[in-house]
Amino acid sequence: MQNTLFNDTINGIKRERPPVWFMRQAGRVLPPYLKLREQYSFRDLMLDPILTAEVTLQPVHELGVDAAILFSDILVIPEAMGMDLKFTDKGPIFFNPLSESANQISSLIPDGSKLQHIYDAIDLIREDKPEDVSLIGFCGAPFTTFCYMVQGNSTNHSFTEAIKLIYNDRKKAIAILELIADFSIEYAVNQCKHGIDAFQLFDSHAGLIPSELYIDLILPYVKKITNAIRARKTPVIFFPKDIGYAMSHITHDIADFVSIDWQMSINDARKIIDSKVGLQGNLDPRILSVNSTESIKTELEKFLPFGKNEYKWIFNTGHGLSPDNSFENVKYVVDWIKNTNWNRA
Ligand code: 1CP
Repeated sequence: MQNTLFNDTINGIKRERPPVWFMRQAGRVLPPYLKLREQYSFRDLMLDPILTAEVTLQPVHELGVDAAILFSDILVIPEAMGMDLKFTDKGPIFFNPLSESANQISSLIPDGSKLQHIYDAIDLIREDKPEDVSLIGFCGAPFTTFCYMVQGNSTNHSFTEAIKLIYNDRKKAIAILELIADFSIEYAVNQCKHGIDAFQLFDSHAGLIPSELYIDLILPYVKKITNAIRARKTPVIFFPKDIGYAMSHITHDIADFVSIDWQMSINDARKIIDSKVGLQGNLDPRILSVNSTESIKTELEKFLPFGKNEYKWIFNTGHGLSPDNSFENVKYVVDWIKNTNWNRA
């Protein structure tokens, strides 16, 4: 692993400033991405390793971020198990959601060969990326992936059918979670073998269930995946969004870093999370839609005392960028993080 700013930080080595990247940094605000999308569908971009590599590296060239995240989606895992997926204007849709029939688990057959184009993309990205930039691989955590597989769409962000299945038929829910976890391990370990620098596990919907249920039922699957990745000497960032005080249960045996959502103050997060675990986050991404950079600067300055003393910290937003964020505002943040004197002794 090279001594990039990102790699050093994630390995606990003190550097002059925090590294900066953003969740969903590629496919939302970049002018060259939006231009490519006039010609290609999202699926085209994901399936062609050359296009995937190009889109993955666009934020590096356009924004100057310290890390690139592989351009793909968490739903490639259910799709590679045989689920029929379409990305529409209203978000992703599965035409055969698992809530509809009791018998469908047996139809889920993980086929690793369907993910080969992603490993090919990683090889290309590694050839093309600047040396001082790190590459982050990712997949969805079992619970969030389960939500989409059972619900079938994201028009209802409460994922009621998915949560009901956990309460109504625990055995079936466990069988699905296990299948996702085992296939995710194969996928994540292959990403490690192809040379990613770090791995982020996205549990974007973690906050939908009571925290005790999350800790008892879900966290063991998370741990199984993160352990397999860390056994390959690849550091792991875990993003359990909206779990509030349950963040205190994300100890160093689970992840190297946790990504903090915008609901929780980074200082409170530091108080309740194991000091061995580094933090990532957590600017509210909606501030990147404002008209003047003055208010962004005010929010950024609030991170100065934290960043002066906290070396195990990666700057990011508290959730992904969205299409209504402006490119100029996002670029402003990157430049501000890079040009600020963090006064680290
Ligand atoms: O910069 C990047 O865009 C990185 C690549 C990336 C990542 C890391 C994409 C591309 N998706 C993801 C992860 C992802 N996908 C998550 C976890 C992170 C998060 O919470 O944002 C989730 C929940 C998804 C599921 C998904 N795929 C959604 C959200 C639906 C919902 O519940 O609201 C959407 C809209 C997609 C499609 C998608 N994935 C990525 C892009 C660029 C798009 C939009 C495609 C298009 O242009 O139509």
